[in-house]
Amino acid sequence: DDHQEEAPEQVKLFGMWASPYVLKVRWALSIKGVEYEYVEEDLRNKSHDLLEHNHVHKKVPVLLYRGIPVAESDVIVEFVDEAWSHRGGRILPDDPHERAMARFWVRFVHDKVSAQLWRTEDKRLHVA
Ligand SMILES: N[C@@H](CCC(=O)N[C@@H](CS)C(=O)NCC(=O)O)C(=O)O
Repeated sequence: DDHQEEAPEQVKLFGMWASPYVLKVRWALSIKGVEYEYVEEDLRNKSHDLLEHNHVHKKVPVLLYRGIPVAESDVIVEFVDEAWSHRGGRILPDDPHERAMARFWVRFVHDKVSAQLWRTEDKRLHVA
């Protein structure tokens, strides 16, 4: 399966400008030089497409690749690294132990830092 010569319209990202999770995915796509269509979401009035493609969490980012949605920023970043493995820079290190350490710190930032910055209550987005 050749992911190298993907037409730009095959890749779509649902995001929101202020989201650090979305930014992380945009960095990953940029490291790989992947062209994509960006769709800005209003999180107080989510699009039908977003709700359909991420009906479990209903959050951005969601990457749509060949019509198949991938959600959760960590999962998307690793997917991008693997789907375009021979293109651009490597995102995660090759060594299994180094990969584990990289994932450890990603999780640490999510759990300890982001949780304090981003909160959603009553379907409203709060920025502390
Ligand atoms: N664990 C998710 C977190 C994504 C997330 O929290 N997205 C926020 C924007 S920063 C969102 O879509 N909030 C809308 C909501 O919770 O209704 C990831 O890593 O992708």
